[in-house]
Amino acid sequence: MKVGIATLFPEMIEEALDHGVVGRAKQNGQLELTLANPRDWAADKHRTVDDRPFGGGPGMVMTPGPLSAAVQSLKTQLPDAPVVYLSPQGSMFDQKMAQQWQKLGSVILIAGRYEGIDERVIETLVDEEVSLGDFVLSGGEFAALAMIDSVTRLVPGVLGDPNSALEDSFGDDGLLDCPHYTRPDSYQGQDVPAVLMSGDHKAIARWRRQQALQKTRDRRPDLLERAKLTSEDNEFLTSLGVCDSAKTGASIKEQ
Ligand code: 9D3
Repeated sequence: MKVGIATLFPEMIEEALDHGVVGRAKQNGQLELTLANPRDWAADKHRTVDDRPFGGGPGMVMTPGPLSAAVQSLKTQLPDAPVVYLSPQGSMFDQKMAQQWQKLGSVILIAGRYEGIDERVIETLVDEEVSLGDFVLSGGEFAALAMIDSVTRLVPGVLGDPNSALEDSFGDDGLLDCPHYTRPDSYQGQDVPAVLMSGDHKAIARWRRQQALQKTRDRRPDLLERAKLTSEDNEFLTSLGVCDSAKTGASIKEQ
């Protein structure tokens, strides 16, 4: 997977991706990063990359010249990559988008700072505008990191083969995960559910499935509409009462 990133803070990206699964993928050449800092294309002696917004108002805007030059240099190196501007105005990133980018093999991300980037860069260079979610970040770098992490995990061979098989059976069914336990079997008076110690693999699989179904119904009923459910799943869901969110009002604010 080849990822180009236009950012005023390239060190934030480089340093964060040197750990764990993604760090290994980078070392193995399964993830290739190319960073472009608009400041390197700034022409004046102060290497200015921002300016005040036309029409007034608070904050600054990334100026089009240096940013465009940085993106153009990435496009020369990754000619087939779509250019994605990371912004709160974008459509929401999800697992499906991660899969699409992985299949394309390359992507160019623009991480903005300040109030955002000049609209003319979006009009001329950007193919897609994508958000990480409905909350305010200080810039696009942390969104870029989250997206790079999720796309890199999907590159064949990055996760061990047994892991990617697991990923297929759990990740793609569209349900929240079941609870996990490890040793000790009793911790501060809390015991591991007996079924997990039973050795009855069919009973264990059924329990995990039902836990996942119940949790998804309680916390994310929206996911159930698109989940891949068997008739046994539907019978179990029907056997459940009203979901927790309906009982409690769901949000922390209201508790
Ligand atoms: C507080 C400033 N806001 C005034 C209405 C606008 C605003 C400008 C710039 C809000 C956030 C940002 C910087 N955000 C990103 O670059 C960003 C982002 C985000 O803030 N939330 C979710 N996804 C993303 S992707 C890039």
